[in-house]
Amino acid sequence: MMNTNPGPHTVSIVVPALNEGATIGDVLAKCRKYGQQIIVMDGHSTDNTREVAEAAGATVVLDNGKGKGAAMREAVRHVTSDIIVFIDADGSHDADDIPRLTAPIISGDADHVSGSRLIGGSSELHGGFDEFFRLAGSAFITACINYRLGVTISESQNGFRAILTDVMKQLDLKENITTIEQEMIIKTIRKGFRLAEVPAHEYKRVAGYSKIRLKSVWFRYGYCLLKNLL
Ligand SMILES: Nc1nc2c(ncn2[C@@H]2O[C@H](COP(=O)(O)OP(=O)(O)O)[C@@H](O)[C@H]2O)c(=O)[nH]1
Ligand SMILES: [Mg+2]
Repeated sequence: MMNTNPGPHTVSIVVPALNEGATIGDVLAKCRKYGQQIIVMDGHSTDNTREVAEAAGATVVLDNGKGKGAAMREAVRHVTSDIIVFIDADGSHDADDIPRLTAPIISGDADHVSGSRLIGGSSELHGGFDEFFRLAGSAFITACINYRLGVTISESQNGFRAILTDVMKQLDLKENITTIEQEMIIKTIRKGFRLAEVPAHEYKRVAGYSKIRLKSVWFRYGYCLLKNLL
């Protein structure tokens, strides 16, 4: 269903978090003014993530242990607003960018808006070999999507996005891990929904470490791409 209703919208902010106790408090505090509901999807954290999230007044839901993608899909069942914003708990995204993400949806110009760190800049995507492979892999995937679907998006991997709840439900998402980001982008385009991008700077995570292990997930990225693009 296209977003033809320009009337008042509400926003649910979904924050996937796995051992992000050091940063999630600040993230949630900053999110508060941008949403009516805040849901933290806890990936069975062994630190104080859950306590900090509860103290901040968020609804905390334990994910099913299958990964960030599964957690995002599960979150939809708890959402009460017509717009969902997904934002990471590690401080990589600036909650003050949320209005920029939701604006094209509120104005009725888009159904799904992805924050782009390729046009917004990234302090995390450059430097070592791990970063090189992530940047190269992500650029390759984006090029495949652009070539196959005839679009010109700048990136396909950012976890910072806003989407109409109705559209999220219609995407029929299957991915359990972070491959859900590219799956969301591809299915939005393929199902005829309107995708937009806005610049969003990606900051370096302040504490802890990335949960993505390239060596164990690269194959799934390729498989997910082929499965959804062919
Ligand atoms: N609920 C849940 N959150 C997760 C899981 N894995 C990662 N996250 C969260 O998803 C966000 C992005 O993960 P991160 O490791 O920073 O990935 P990167 O930014 O691509 O390096 C962070 O807020 C993580 O805490 C998971 O299995 N379950
Ligand atoms: Mg991160």
